[in-house]
Amino acid sequence: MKSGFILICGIPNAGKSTFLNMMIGEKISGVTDKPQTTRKRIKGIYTSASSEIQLVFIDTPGFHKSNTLFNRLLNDEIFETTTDIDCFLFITDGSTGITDDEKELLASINELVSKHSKPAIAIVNKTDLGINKEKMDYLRSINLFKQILQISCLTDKTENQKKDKNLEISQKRENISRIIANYLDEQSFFYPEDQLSDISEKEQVEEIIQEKLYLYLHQEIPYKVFSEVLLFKEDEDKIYIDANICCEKESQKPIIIGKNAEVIKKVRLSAEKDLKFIFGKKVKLNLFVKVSNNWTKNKMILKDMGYNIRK
Ligand SMILES: Nc1nc2c(ncn2[C@@H]2O[C@H](COP(=O)(O)OP(=O)(O)OP(=O)(O)O)[C@@H](O)[C@H]2O)c(=O)[nH]1
Ligand SMILES: [Mg+2]
Repeated sequence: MKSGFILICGIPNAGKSTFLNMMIGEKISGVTDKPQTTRKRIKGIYTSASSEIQLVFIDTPGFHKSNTLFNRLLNDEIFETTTDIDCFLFITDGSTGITDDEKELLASINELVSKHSKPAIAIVNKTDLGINKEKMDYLRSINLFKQILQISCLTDKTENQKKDKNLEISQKRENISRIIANYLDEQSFFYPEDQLSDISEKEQVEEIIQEKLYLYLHQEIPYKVFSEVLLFKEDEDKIYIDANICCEKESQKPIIIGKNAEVIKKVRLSAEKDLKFIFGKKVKLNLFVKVSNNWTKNKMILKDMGYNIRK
């Protein structure tokens, strides 16, 4: 039996969460085309059908240089504890050139790899959009990676292709997991074989609402909001959820609600649809928009959200 903890890291928008969801086969981590969609470390667990391999993937926020308190906390989330990590998985958009942020992140990974004597693997993603030669050359030149894989995480499929595509994806998962497992030690599994993630139902709901806020709100607004579940109640055929959407200022409320409440309605309907799929039951979601003054700078609120605020 091979198993281990795999830290997924990369700059915003590289496709880290898309990769995690593809490996797990479920939507565990929010995915959008806006940078910094992921705000917290999320674990997704892959167990091979043959019960030989279990990989515990840890999705992290995208790394980028910025000195605001909230951004520093997001960067801290990436390397919160590295002693338990068995393998570093660097994900990058293979179709674009290398950036300074990526070089800085690679230098940090390099340090940790040497410090803990752990392997690092690179996933060059979005090959469907092309491959940037300069980036490939750079990744090879730094001698950090045991292996550099080129993949596309897209799992979109038309109804006709669905069956074949599913087969293709499970094959892809198996290949990737075998490659990673080559660099892991023999050890027994950490989680039951049927467990897919370690986040609570409440956190799962918050993640989906957050994703919809990124999808339907524009410019800076999604970065100024967070969601918190107040109530999660279940009966035989339905789940009832109340959640707050907290923003920083009174003036942001009408933007989140939208003209004729159109925006908030889109967020609600789209979240209800995903949650129905995830929980296998109809979901009735009530959303309330609330002002939480300057939460991105408020240490108490950030602490309540689970961020580790140092003095
Ligand atoms: N064309 C293409 N798009 C992809 C692929 N993988 C991911 N994407 C898209 O890239 C965008 C970013 O994906 P995410 O998974 O949210 O990226 P991330 O690295 O988790 O981003 P942050 O959480 O913001 O750091 C989304 O619009 C995805 O649909 C791929 O293989 N090909
Ligand atoms: Mg993400």
